[in-house]
Amino acid sequence: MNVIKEWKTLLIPYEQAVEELKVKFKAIRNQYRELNEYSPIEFAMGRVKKISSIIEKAERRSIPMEQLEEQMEDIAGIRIMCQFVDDIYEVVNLIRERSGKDFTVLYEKDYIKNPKDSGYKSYHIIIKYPVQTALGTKEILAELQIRTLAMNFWATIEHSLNYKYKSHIPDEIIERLKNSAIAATRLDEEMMEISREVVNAQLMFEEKSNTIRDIITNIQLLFTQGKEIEALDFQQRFDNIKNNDNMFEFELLLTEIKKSLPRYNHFEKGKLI
Ligand code: 0O2
Ligand code: 0O2
Repeated sequence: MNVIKEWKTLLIPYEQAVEELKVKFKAIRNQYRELNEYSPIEFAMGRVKKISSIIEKAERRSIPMEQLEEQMEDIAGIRIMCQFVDDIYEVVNLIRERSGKDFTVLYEKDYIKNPKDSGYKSYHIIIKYPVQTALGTKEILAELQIRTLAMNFWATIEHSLNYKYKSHIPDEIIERLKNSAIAATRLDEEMMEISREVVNAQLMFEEKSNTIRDIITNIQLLFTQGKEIEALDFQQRFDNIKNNDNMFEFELLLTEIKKSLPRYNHFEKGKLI
C-alpha cells in the first residue's frame, strides 16, 4: 500500500467522526432555536487535521507514527463557538451529561481559568468516540474546543501569525498579542455584563407591564361592581403616578386596589368565588 493510501485509510474514521459530531452539536443548537430558546451554542465547526500538521506535531511531540491514534488527541477536532463565557460552561455541562452515552469524556483542560502563557483561552474536552465502520466499531480520540467569538478571533490571528513566523514570533508581537488577549477578555466580560443588564431590564419591563395591566383590569372591575367612587379615586392616583416610572408606587397602588375588591378579600380568607 502506498503512503498516501495508508494515510487516507487512517483518516477515514476521523472524517466520519467529525461529520457526526458536527451534526450532533448543530442539532443541539437547532433544538434550542426550534423551541425559541437561547442556544448556548452559536455555531459548531469541525476539521480533520492536515497530514502535514499531523507529521509536524508528531515530530515536535516525539510521537511514534504507530502510536498516533493513542497519543494525538486532536486529529479530529470540533470547535464550538459561544456568545458568552457562561455559555461555555453550559455547553461543558451538556457534554458531560452525554458522557457514557454516544461518547466518553476522557479529560478536560480549562484554559479559560488557566490561560496559556501565550494568552490563549479556550475550554478543551478530549473524548473517546466510537465510529461504526465496515470492519466494526473503532474508537478514536477527538478534541472539542469550546470558546467565545472573542477567544476565537484572538486564537485565529495568533495561530496564523505563528504559522507566518514559523513559531518565532518577535518578542514585541508576543507582548502585543498578550495585551490583545487581555483586551479580548475584557470584551467578553463587558458583553456578558451588557447581556445581563439587558435581561434584567427586560424582566423589569415585563414586571412593570404586568402590574400596570393588573391595575387597569382591577379598576375596570371596580366599575363593573358599582364601586365608581373608589374606581375613579384609584384611576386618579394611577394617572398621577403613571409618569413617575416607580415600580414601588405601582405595586402599592395595586395592593390597595385589590384590598378594595371583594373578590380578593374572599380569596384572602381562603374562599374562592
Ligand atoms: P448556517 O445556518 O448556514 O450558519 P459543512 O459544510 O457543514 O460540511 P462546516 O464545518 O459546517 O462544514 O462548514 P464551516 O464553513 O466550517 O462553517 C460551519 C458553520 O459555522 C456554518 O454554519 C457557518 O455558517 C458557521 N459560521 C462560520 N463562521 C461563522 C461566524 O463567524 N458566525 C456565525 N454565526 N456562524 C459562522 P451551518 O451550520 O452550515 O449553518
Ligand atoms: P491546529 O489544528 O493547528 O489548531 P501542544 O502540542 O501543546 O500545542 P497539546 O498539548 O496536544 O498541544 O494540546 P493543547 O495545548 O491542549 O491544545 C492543542 C490545540 O489547542 C492546538 O492545536 C490549538 O488548536 C489550540 N491551542 C493551544 N495553545 C494555543 C495557543 O497558544 N494559540 C492558539 N492559537 N491555539 C492554541 P494545534 O496542534 O496547534 O493544531
